[in-house]
Amino acid sequence: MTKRGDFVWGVSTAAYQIEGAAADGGRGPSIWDTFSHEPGRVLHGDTGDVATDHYHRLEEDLDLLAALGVDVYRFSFSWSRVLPYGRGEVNEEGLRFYDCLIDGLIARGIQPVPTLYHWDLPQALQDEGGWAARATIDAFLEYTDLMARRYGSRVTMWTTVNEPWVATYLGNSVGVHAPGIRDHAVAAAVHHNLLLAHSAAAERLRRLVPNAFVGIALNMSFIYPAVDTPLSRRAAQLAFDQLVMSFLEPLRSGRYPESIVGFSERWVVGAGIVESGDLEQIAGSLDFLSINEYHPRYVVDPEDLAAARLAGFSGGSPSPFAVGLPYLDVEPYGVPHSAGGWMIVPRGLTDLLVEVGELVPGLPLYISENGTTAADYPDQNGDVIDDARVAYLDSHIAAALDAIDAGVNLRGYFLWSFLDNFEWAEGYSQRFGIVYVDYPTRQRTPKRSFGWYRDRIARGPSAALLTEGA
Ligand code: IFM
Repeated sequence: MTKRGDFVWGVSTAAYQIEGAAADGGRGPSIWDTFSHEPGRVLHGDTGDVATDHYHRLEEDLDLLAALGVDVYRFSFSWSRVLPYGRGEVNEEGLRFYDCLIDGLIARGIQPVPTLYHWDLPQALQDEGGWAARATIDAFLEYTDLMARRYGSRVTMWTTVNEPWVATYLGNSVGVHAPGIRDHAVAAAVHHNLLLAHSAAAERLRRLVPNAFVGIALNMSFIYPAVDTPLSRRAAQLAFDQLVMSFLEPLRSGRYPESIVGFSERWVVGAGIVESGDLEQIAGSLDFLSINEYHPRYVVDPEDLAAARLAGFSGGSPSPFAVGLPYLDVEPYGVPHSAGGWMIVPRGLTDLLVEVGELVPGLPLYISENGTTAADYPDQNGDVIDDARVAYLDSHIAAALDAIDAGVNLRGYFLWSFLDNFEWAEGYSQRFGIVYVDYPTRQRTPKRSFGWYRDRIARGPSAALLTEGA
């Protein structure tokens, strides 16, 4: 069992959401540059062209991280900043930016925890078929190799891919994220190829990086059956299989869940996609598992919808993500919501961690993202009093620590997010940061939650565990 003292505290960000400098320093375009510039794709036509301008404000942001007192900082590399065309020509200026970031963190006593892929595929690779093409895996390996050789002596803990479910289905099936494709067959290939890319990169990192500690970050929710019937329990399992096990099962056992493969031809990750040897390569490729959690879900079988309504649940229209699977998402009446409309149910985090802990016994787990939007604005004194965020963080950190008490091997908590940032299709309308960013000036103002988190970190002992398990 993990002692509370063996726990690292951090914050998370991602390159396209904060860096800006989209056309500076030799960076090439990614699919998010293309997508965000297409009319109607992103709320208010927002783009990541400037974002928080982190690229030009690195020292200021490093000093803020130091003032926060985090042990670890999770960020992502922009692939097209270092390889503008995805492969081939290397952009030394881009590599130098990440040298400054990594060295600046280490100089301040903060461990860098990079993610290789947080959704910003170089556009040049999308033009050749994107993640649906296996050749993109070779390009990812070339990129991984470059980063491992450059930073491997300074970076131990690596995340390969962030939220492959979102990249696959929001990007290629529902089309509300880049590259904006709506094709289930493409999504099935992307699903499998992202797992293959993860496992190939993990193998390469272990070869090149001393004490490499490699994982993937999956977005997850605990899924409750809204009513306790066999049909709705099955619906909850199907929804969990679709969201979590369709990635976690191959990673832990080298199989796709039976419930998903072949349930609907639109969800087949099988014929024509999986090649001999793939699943063996994917299995067992994790040193740790990172979990991005914001809220749980409640589902019912369509047959149970009337019973769920009587039991105090609202909603129940088919989710665009269900594609053929028989479940409906509902919500308990009266459940609190964030400013962005997500349910606030801290117990969902404990239940999820316990469930995942049982699925991958002994594997170190990290919460790589957890946080909330709030209606943040500076008051007449210029202060941002985000008490709703403080309450969310307090209850969710307590819920995470409850899971440790229940025996879960949880090693760390990364808050999403350090800075307000570009929230993908929602543009700048959703603020997740504990540092307020005034977008016209890019001026930073730590919110009340920043001071609260700094004190919370200072209160608990924390030790760097990052090389353990390697
Ligand atoms: O902003 C995103 C992040 O990029 C991935 N996980 C969820 C966050 C909030 O939606």
